[in-house]
Amino acid sequence: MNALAQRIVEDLPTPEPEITDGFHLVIDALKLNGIETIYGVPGIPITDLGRLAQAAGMRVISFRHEQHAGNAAAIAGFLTQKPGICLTVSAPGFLNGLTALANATTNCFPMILISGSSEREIVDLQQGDYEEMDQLAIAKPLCKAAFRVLHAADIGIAVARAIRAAVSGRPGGVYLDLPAKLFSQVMDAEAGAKSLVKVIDAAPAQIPAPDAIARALDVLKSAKRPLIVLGKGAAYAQADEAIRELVERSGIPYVPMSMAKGLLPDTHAQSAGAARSLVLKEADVVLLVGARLNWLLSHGKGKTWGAPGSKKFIQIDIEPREMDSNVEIVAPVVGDIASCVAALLDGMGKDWPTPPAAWTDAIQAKRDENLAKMANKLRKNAAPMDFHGALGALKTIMAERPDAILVNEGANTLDLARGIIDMHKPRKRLDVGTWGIMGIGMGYAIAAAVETGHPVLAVEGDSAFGFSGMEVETICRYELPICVVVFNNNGIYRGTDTDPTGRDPATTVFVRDARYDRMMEAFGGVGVNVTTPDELSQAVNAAMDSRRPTLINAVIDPQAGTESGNIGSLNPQSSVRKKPA
Ligand code: ADP
Ligand code: TPW
Ligand code: MG
Repeated sequence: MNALAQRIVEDLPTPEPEITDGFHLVIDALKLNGIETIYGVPGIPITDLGRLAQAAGMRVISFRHEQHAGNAAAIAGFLTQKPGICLTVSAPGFLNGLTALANATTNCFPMILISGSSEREIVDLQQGDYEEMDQLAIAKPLCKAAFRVLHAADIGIAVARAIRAAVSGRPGGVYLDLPAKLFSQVMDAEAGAKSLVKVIDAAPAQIPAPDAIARALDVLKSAKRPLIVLGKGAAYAQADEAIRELVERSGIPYVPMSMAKGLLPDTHAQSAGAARSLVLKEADVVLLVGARLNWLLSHGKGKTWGAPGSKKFIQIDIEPREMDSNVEIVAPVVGDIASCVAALLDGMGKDWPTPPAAWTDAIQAKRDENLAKMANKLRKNAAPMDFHGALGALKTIMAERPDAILVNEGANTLDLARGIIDMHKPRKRLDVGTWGIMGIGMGYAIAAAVETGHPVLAVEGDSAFGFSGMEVETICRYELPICVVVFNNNGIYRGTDTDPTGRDPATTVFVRDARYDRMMEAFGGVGVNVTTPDELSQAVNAAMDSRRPTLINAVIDPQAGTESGNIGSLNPQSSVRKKPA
């Protein structure tokens, strides 16, 4: 340093002790724990939080509605095993995000909803604060854990607890309530830094008991018609190689639940996906891996599962209370899937007997028969398209682009796409999950693109798309490689219903021949209207190659669908129809 510089430095007043505040501590706590992305909607009191997070190098994706930001956070959690973060404003913003938090919890996806809130003193005396609401109380029953922070010095601990609660054991949603005053609370920067916690081993391995493994192997070995069911817990666990080895070394046929598709390629010789009805009905021993016996598996009983008492269930799950939830589990294996599958493989040894050929041959025959029946329908190149023709085109594209991520919602659009489009790699299919909820489309698509960088194909019923359609602006703003295909059949299930009184449109139909493609054009993206599978193929391939935000309005025959898609049996219908007055 030269003399002049030296004098200037000496003349400076002694610096104030460095300070930090609530805003910075939240950001530092997230970053310290490897969280780099926030999904949210800005406003009082969290506007500066988003701004400062962006300035600190985090990716902050601003949405048009909190539900979609929340869905994005939830699926980011599923894809990465780190809790996805959703950031909302008080009361209405919080409530908009809450559906996504509850959905994440229901699906066992780790996420943290961080919401600003109004001042405790005013809220608790119900004195009518700006956006007043007792958010903590409302969130509590809808998520795994809920915390509120009143002192800046507790932010580090609160974020650590939220992360642990979200990812340990059965993953789920966590709520973190941050009242407005917290953000501007200041504290000494050094003390602040020391108050932060880097979570060590956030989701500890949960090793299954050796006798549980021995019991499971005994039951499995006794099987004449064994079956493995892979659920989205197995996809989440990222134990892909071990699961493949379990399936291949045991020789047992398997069916994937929808978001477990691709864990092994759907074209795998042991996949019984195309003979699902047969194997569920006929199997004598069923090994469930990260799949619950809820409505999606007909609760493990009834017609779907054949004669009463004809099944023995083995279940691998991290949540002990899942066992016997619907039917008796004769061999519960409680632990994390990676540890459980590793222990099973250990116990199986190298010469596990292959299942009887009578069983695997019967499955093979059924599967070939069903696939052959399907093949012709998929080749139909007519206008207007039916679901099969359109999905046949998309099936080919997904086979050629196995890294692309498929997002899928709707009724017919969902059920038929799930059956027709093969998945080739793990965690590439994201859909309506445990609730069969509409509205996950654009949120999931955005997070999938942001988190993985891979192109996303969102196959959407026209109704389903409408729930999150405004987020096409978000897709354009962040220039994400997302191609949305709207299966436009003019309505919910079908586009042909009428109001018997002749006054209004029927409850299930939309504006006829709408042009959803123009919504994407409005924001600078690419819009295409297609009427044949060939045109659809061309447009999707162009979108995937260019990685430009694209929306394809795929004109589907309004008569083609069926009410409620595959789950018509759950749809109560009145047998009393009065004549219009
Ligand atoms: P699907 O809808 O595909 O049938 P579910 O959501 O019903 O799947 O079931 C997923 C199950 O996986 C849940 O019961 C959950 O507790 C369990 N699970 C999630 N992650 C793990 C893990 N790492 N290890 C063990 N079980 C897990
Ligand atoms: C949050 C009820 C299930 S499926 C569906 C609705 C409204 C839309 C089906 O029409 P779509 O598909 O998408 O055009 P298609 O191919 O059959 O024509 N609100 C929520 N979730 C659900 N599940 C519903 C309503 C529903
Ligand atoms: Mg429709």
